[in-house]
Amino acid sequence: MALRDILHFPDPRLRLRAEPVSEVDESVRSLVDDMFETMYAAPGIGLAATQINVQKRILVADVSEDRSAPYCLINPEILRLEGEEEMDEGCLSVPGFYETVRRAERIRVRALGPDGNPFEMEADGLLAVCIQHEIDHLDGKLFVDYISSLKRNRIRKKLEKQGAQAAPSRSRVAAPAASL
Ligand code: K1U
Ligand code: ZN
Repeated sequence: MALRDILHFPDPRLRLRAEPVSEVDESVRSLVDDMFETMYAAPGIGLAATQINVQKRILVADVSEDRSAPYCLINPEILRLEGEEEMDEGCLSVPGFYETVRRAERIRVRALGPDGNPFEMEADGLLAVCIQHEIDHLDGKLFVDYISSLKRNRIRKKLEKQGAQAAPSRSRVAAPAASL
């Protein structure tokens, strides 16, 4: 298993639409293991493959307090959306920001499991919100797309600034060891 790097908004790779998985083989199961490890370490309650720069339609989620209810959905399709609710959402690709988003309260989803077998499930509350948030990632959509462009641009500028500060400057990398 391996921890993967998570892309941060406004990285354009977060806007790519993921492709369906044609065969659930060992390489897909290994990717799913990496996704669970990365999600639990972050820590997060969900992760979409798009967030680790893999354009495959795979998501993982675990909204339980004791991290005992893992879900892996490959090629997820929403069959039914019911009701509406507003919830504060965060995103591992938009670290440090939380905004209220309105989504369906209950959903029915069809997907393949990591064994390659199809299944259907119903979800409500936080799990339903999380699955909708992750499917949005697979379609290149972020929770900041549901808020005003003014707020989104403020978040973008702050994260761009943090990203620029985190990256090593050219002069520091190029400096000879004696001058460090
Ligand atoms: O997709 C992601 O970026 C993960 C995201 C999922 C999500 C959170 C809230 C509402 C909808 C979807 C996160 O996990 S953000 C971190 C978070 O919410 C959390 C982390 C640790 C414990 C509890 C919550
Ligand atoms: Zn997210």
